[in-house]
Amino acid sequence: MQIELIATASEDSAYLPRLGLGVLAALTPKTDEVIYTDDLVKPFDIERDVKDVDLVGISVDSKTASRSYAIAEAYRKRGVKVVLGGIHPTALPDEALRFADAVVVSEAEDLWPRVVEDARNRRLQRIYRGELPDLSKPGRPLARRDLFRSKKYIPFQVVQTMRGCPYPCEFCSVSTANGTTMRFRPVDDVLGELKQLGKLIMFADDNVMIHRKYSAELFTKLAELDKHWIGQCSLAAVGRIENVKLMAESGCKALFIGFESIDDETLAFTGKRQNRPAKYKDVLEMLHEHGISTWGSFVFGFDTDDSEVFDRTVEFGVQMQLTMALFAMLTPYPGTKLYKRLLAENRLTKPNWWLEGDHDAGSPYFQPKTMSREALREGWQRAWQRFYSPGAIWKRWTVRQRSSWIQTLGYLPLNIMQNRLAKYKIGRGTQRFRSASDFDPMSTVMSAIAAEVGPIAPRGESADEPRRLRVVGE
Ligand code: B12
Ligand code: SF4
Repeated sequence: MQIELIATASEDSAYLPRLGLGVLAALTPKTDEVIYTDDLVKPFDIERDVKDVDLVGISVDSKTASRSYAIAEAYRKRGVKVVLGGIHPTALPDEALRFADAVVVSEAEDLWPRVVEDARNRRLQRIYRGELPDLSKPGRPLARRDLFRSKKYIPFQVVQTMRGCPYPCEFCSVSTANGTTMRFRPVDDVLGELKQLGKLIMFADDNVMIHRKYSAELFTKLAELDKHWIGQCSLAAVGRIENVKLMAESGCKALFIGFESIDDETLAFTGKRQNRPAKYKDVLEMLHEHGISTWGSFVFGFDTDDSEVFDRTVEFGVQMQLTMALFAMLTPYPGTKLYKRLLAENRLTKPNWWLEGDHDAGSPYFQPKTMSREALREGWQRAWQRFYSPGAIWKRWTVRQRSSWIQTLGYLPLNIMQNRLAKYKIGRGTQRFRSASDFDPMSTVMSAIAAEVGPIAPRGESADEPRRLRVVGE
């Protein structure tokens, strides 16, 4: 069979390959041909790019749901079978079934081979459901990376070591989709995979230090591989100097940290009690001293947020000299405790917001408690614009010489890119912001990085042009 795996894109997508689809490709029998299509690399043209394949699998999260459904419908109209999977169909299988022949609920390691066989034998079922896979089984097939050939990809290879999170954060989809029990891949399997990859690694884990013993073993062995890596980490874990040292020695260059809020009351309210604002400053200084750049993630719109929260948060980020920050409006993702509560309180203004074409334009999709929706939106825009104003970029930069090459080489291009994002996409709602931009900071950063760390990852020819199989109807 010819099986096309499609990564659909939204305004928030980044130039990174979709690891989940690489995993599916690895689980597909070698006798079948897999075609990988990335809607960000080359926007999928519904009129031209529908192909005459035997099966299509689309990876869907809530931000890409409407786009995925449109592409799914185009294939089905031409008689091609479509399977949807990923975090969004897992939360809302009945909705996804309206646009697909089959839906895979949950993680697909143990289900995908059955889906392929059923499609081959023309007996595809509507729903495939199963237990969460046991990741500790050694020797599971590694994601196929030969499919990820675009030169537009940021040259960090995405690797995942574990799934599941025991924390109860109200707004987060992870425990709903991946369970509350942590499931780890064997350390040796992860190291084996890392050895085959280039120098630059991005861990897709929600928290690279969620389990001290596992991480200690992994990072101690990783140090020998001389990689440079970035990842996400909880504040609880980086509060301990021994953890920071371990990460730095293993090649950590930047951490994306979910602060969410700088207020204790808000953190307690939303279930993120492990974050302690009183300790933020010490933790950040410790990271910077160890050459680890910090990218902060903040959310506005919690019930306990007041109208001052925007400026206060920006001020904090500037003072702490964060390399970058991401500000989000609280978003009720389907299946989360937050979604259920706001629905019960009759505060959702658009319960199926993910079916909208432009998510940012209409958000927030709920009635905040202490301010109007407009005030939340304006505060969010102001935060982006202030944090990425030339003055703030300058203040955050000046005393950061101890940090890594990500800081020295990447800081300015990345912040200029974010400055434009704040101005055009956040401020004016410009769509397809990335493709519309005439300045390409990413290639500037990438050339600089390549010069610093040497060859990055072996890559084949560029696959940016969509593949022209016999197009149905031609
Ligand atoms: C890495 C990551 C990113 C990377 C994405 C890199 C990339 N191109 O993949 C970056 C940083 C760019 C990113 C961005 C965003 N992300 Co993100 N991200 C993650 C993270 C941490 C890991 C995803 C991952 O790679 N998993 C590893 C692979 C192997 O697992 P998987 O993708 O889930 O695939 C498995 C199954 O889902 C299933 N499956 C997946 N696709 C398909 C398709 C078919 C056909 C089948 C059968 C099965 C199947 O099988 C796979 C194997 O089991 C998840 C959290 C998480 N734990 O999942 C959040 C997560 C997916 N992100 C989230 C969010 C909110 C965002 C942003 C909106 C953030 C923002 N404000 O900008 C953007 C949106 C991006 C977009 N798509 O538009 C939410 C999504 C919630 C939701 N309901 O949609 C998550 C769950 C985090 C959270 N805390 O809630 N993200
Ligand atoms: S926000 Fe982070 S800590 Fe909280 S449940 Fe989600 S993954 Fe876990």
